[in-house]
Amino acid sequence: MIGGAQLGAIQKHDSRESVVARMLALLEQAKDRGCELVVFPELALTTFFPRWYMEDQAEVDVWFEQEMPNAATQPLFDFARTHRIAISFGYAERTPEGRYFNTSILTDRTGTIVGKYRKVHLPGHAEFDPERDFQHLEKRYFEPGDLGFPTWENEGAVMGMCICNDRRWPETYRVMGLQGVELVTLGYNTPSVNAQNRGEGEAHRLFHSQLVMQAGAYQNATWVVGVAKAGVEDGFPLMGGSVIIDPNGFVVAQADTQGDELISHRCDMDLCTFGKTTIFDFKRHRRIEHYGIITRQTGAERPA
Ligand code: CDT
Repeated sequence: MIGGAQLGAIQKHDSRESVVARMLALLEQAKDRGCELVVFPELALTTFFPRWYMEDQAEVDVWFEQEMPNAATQPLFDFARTHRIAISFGYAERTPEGRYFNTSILTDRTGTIVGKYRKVHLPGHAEFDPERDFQHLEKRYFEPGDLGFPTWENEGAVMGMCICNDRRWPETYRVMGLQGVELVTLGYNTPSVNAQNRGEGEAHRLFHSQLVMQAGAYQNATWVVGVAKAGVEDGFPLMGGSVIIDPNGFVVAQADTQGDELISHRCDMDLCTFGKTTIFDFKRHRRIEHYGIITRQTGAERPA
C-alpha cells in the first residue's frame, strides 16, 4: 500500500515542530491502512516561502534545513523505522558549502535516507515583479538541482523523485523511464490562480496538473504519486488534488479536501510490465537519432 499525505496550509508563523506533528498524525493513519511508503509534498516543513520577496539573506536562511534529519524532523525518521514505513518529503536544503536547493528525500522502511533529489526545473523569477498578483521567487532562493533525475531500487520497486514544476516537463519522466522507473514520487505547491493571468483559475490548473502526471505515467508505464500542499497560506490559495496514477495513466486515488488528507492505493509494480514491454518498450521503439535537438537546444527556434 502506498500513501500520499496531502498537507493543508502551513502559515508563516507555524513552527517545524507543529508541521511534523501533523505529518506524524498522517503517518499514524498510514500505519493503520498498512502503507509501506508515504509521500509528502514539496517544501513540506514550512509555508511556501518563495512567495515572499526577501533581501536579507539571514531572513532567507530561516526557511532552510542545514541537515536532514535534524531535531525537528527526527520524529518522522523514528516513526518510519519503528513502523517500517518508507517516507519521502520535500524541504529547502542549505548545504555545508552554502548552496541552496529545493530538495526531496526518500527513505527505506528503516528510516534510512536512500535517495536525494534537487529540483531541476525552477519556475518563477529572481527579482520582485510588480506585474504579478503575487511573487514566485524560486529562481531567487534556489539554484537548479545538480543531481539529475536518479532512480533507486527501494523496497522492491525502482523509484524516482521530481518536484512540482518538474512534473510539467516530459523529459523529467523519460529520464527516469530510461532507468526503469516504476514509481515516481512528487510533491507540489501550486497556486490556485495564475499570478500572471487571473482568468486561469483552479479548475484549469488542476486539469493541467493531472494531464501532465497522467501522460508521464502512461508514456513511461510507471506509477505516479503526486501530493499537494493545499489550502490558503497567509492569504494565498494553493490547489489540492493529490493523486495516485497507475501505469496506464488512470487516476486510482484522489484527495477531495484542501486539508491534511491521506490517499492510498495498493500499487502493484507488476502493472508496469505490460507498457514497458509493448508500446513503450524503449529499446525496440525509440529513435534517438531524431532526438538530439532536445539536449542541444533550450528554447524554440522557428525555421528561417
Ligand atoms: N512550486 C512550483 O513549482 N509551482 C509551480 C507554479 C509555477 S507558477 C510560477 C508549478 O508548476 O506548479
